[in-house]
Parts: sequence; structure tokens; C-alpha cells
Amino acid sequence: MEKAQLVFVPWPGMGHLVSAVELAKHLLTRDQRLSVTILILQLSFINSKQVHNYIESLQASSSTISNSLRFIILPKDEPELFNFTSFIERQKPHVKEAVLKIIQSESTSDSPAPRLGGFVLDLFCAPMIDVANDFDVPSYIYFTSSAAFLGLMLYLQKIHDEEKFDPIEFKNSDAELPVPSLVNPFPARVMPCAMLRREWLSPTLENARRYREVKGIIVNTFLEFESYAIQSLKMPPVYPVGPILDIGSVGSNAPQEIMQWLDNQPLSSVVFLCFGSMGSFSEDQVKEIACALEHSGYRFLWALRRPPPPGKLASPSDYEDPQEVLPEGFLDRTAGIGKVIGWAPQVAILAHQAVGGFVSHCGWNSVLESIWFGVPIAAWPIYSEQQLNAFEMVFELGLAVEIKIDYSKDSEIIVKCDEIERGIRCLMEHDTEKRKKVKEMSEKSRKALMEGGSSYFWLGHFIRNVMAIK
Ligand code: UPG
Repeated sequence: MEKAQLVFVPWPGMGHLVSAVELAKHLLTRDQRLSVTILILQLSFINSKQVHNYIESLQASSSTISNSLRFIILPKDEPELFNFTSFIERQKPHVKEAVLKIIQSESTSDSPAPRLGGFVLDLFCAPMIDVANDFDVPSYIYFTSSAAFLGLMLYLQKIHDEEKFDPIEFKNSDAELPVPSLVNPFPARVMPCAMLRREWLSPTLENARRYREVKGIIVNTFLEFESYAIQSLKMPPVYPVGPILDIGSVGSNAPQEIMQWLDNQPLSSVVFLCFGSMGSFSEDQVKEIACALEHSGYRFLWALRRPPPPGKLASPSDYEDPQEVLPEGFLDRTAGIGKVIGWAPQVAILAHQAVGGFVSHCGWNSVLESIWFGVPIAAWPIYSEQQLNAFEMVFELGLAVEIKIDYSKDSEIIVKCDEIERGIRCLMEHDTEKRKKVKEMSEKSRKALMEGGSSYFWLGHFIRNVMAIK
């Protein structure tokens, strides 16, 4: 039996890494001829303890696929001042050396060595194609965000390179753009804030340029969900294999205190607020959210996190005592209806029947998790490409309500209490058309992964492609 090995290079942020690991698990469960090595880049502004604990827990688990999945942590080598391009450049020799070692160690083992089948690179790591080329094997991208965003990246790169238009000029613009992956004209005011900052725009355009060289782009989405966007992407081949989610151990590690609190709440009564692995707000903004929750009177579960110090790139942390940022007496007055927590067991919470709505930053994993569990979203994007995800969910797909889709952490505006309250009320209304649509999409997401489903088909197609290349 011919075997093939894939080398994954994920971005080390949890939103990317966990998704890549889950993709690897899907591949390994589906085809025993495959094995996967995941190379872990180290980056100081990402919570490395969380990353290491996560990998250790995977290594300790004795699943049937653990023999075919391994991790190699690459040496820490980061430029003094973080710069995306030079960070990736410095990682290339480490990636090359790790892969050479794998090949050498396998050539000395007794059993026949698996063929190096290719590299699966994170959406931020496309320049690693150079390393794959050195080994003369194909590269694929694993795109952990939406097909719509992939379309926007390719569109911006095209107008930049062919029409010599600088996308930074979309800042404060009223233009509406004909982005091929969107049905509606795309208002520049909701341009993802990452595209409006030179330090992120340049590497994003460079990544998009390199996408055109790869053998295929695996996207964490599914045909029934983003059909228009997926069909708009002509080249290179796109494999919509999602939703790829970490829901295997729903609830098993969730703190009992939170789950018991949810157990005591009525069906679909709780609004859950959570803003991803890097999302947090200023103290003034926190007070407006608290005011909105109190006024709305809805039950709530709020993952409240402390932002990193000003000017520092770092993951948010938990407050020792959230009272220090909340309005005076807030916790006492809402003790009967609400709970403030730090890091949330998000999947277990969304799976709980007491949860009726999700105020989210629209990180793509959160969007997919909300769809999977049929919980509607009120969109409040903060950074990265989240503004586009929010636009897609609210206006393209009609699956979410808006809190403020043109918010960004760079905009320095404060969303006021009444605006947030209006969004929460709209979200928590029952029996709305949106709620019904979300439930229907939830069923479709589950069917897509089953044998005979669209994502099942595309994953098989990807594997056939990998195995066919010699
Ligand atoms: N999560 C928790 N508890 C928390 C916060 C997050 O379990 O308190 C989980 C959540 O369930 C999800 C993941 O962490 O699985 C967060 O992923 P996501 O919702 O995608 O947000 P980010 O961590 O912000 O993800 C980054 C980018 C985002 C992008 C995504 C995928 O910020 O914009 O869509 O990566 O590329």
C-alpha cells in the first residue's frame, strides 16, 4: 500500500492551529494511507502556554490516529520588531531542516517510508511554497476563513497589481466595490481593518499572489453555506471541506460551575457574549456593554477579557476581579440573571439548550460553531477579516443581526449602550425568520460532512489528488 505524508504549517494562533489539527484528523480518519506532521511556529505575542498545553493534551490522547499525527515545535526565531514577512522568511530554514530530518529518520526505519505528498500551508504562510518547491512537492493552502474573504483577498491583489490601486485608499471611503465573491456591492466602510494597515496589507497581498501558484486551496466552509462565493472562485481548485470544528470533546473539559449555571436557565433564554482568542474592549466600552445587558433584562453569560497593555501585541488575559472594570454594583444587581467569566468553553456553551443568541466578533470558527449549533449571531467584528465575515452573515446570507459591522479596534469609537441593547433585543427575539434559517443551515452543515455530503465529497477529492501525484 503506497503511503503519503503531508507536512502542515499552520499559523500558531489558536483560531488557526486548532482548525488545522482538526483538518488533519479528518484526513487521517478518512484514509489510512496518509500521515501528517504539524510544524509549530513560535511567536511571542501568541499565548504560547495555551498552544503548548493544547499540543501536550493531543499527544497524551491515545486515539486511533495518534500514530499518524505528530508535532514538531520549531526553534523560536523572531525578529526584534515583529514584521510578518521577515518572520515567515526566518522560519523557512527551520521548516526545511525539520522536513529533511523527517525524511532521514524515515529512510533508516524498517518499514517503507511514506512519500512526501505535499505541504498544507496556512493562509498566512504561502511564502513557504518556496520550501515545498525545494523538495519538489506540491503546496496546498488551508484557508481557515471564508470563501468570501478568499475572494476579497484575490480581488484586492488584482486591483493592486493590475490597476495600480492602493487598497489603503479605501480608508474612510464611501465607495462600493464589485467583489466577485459577494452578491452585493461591498461598502469600503466595512473593509476588514487588516487591509487598511500597511503592515498587514503588504503580506496579505503577497499571500494572495502566491495562492495562484498552489495545487489547491482547502477552505473551511461548505457548499450549501457559501455557494455563491465558492462558485465565484475559479482558480486554483478550491476544496470546501468544512465545517472543520473541534467539537469532539464537547463539554468534557468545561468548568462545572458554568455548565451548572446554564443547566438552571430556561430554554434559549441566555445571550452569550464572546470575542475570540484575541478580542477585548477598553474599559469605557465594557461599561456600555454592561449597561446594555442590564437594560435589556436578558439572561447573559459574558466572556470578559482584559486587553493587553496599550501598543503591545499580545493575547488578552482574564481579570482577577472583573468588578474593577464593570459599573459599580453591576455584578450584584445582575447576580440573578447573569454570569461574567474569563476564557469560555465556547463550544460547550453554544451546544447548551439554554443559549438563545451569541454576540460574536465573527471570527470564522465562531461563525461556523454558531451555525453548527443553530445559535444566531449578533455581529460585532473587532479586527482581522471579521468585518467581512459580519457583512456576509448579516447582508449576504441573512443569518445574523447587526450590532456594529463597521466597528474595528482601530476606529476608536465607542458603541453606545442603546445600540448594543437594540442588537441584543433583535437577536433574542424568538421565532424570527432568521432563527429558522440558522436552524436549517445547521442541519445542512451536519449533512455536508456525512457520507454523500458535499464536504465529504470534496475531502475525498482532495485525498485522491494527493495520492495521484507522483
Ligand atoms: N474560544 C473559546 N473560548 C473563548 C474564546 C475563544 O473556546 O473564550 C474558541 C472558540 O470556540 C473558537 C476559537 O477559540 O473555536 C476562536 O476562533 P475564532 O472565532 O475564529 O476567533 P479568533 O481566535 O479571533 O480567530 C482568528 C482570527 C479570525 C479568523 C480566524 C480563522 O482572529 O478573524 O476568522 O482566526 O482564520
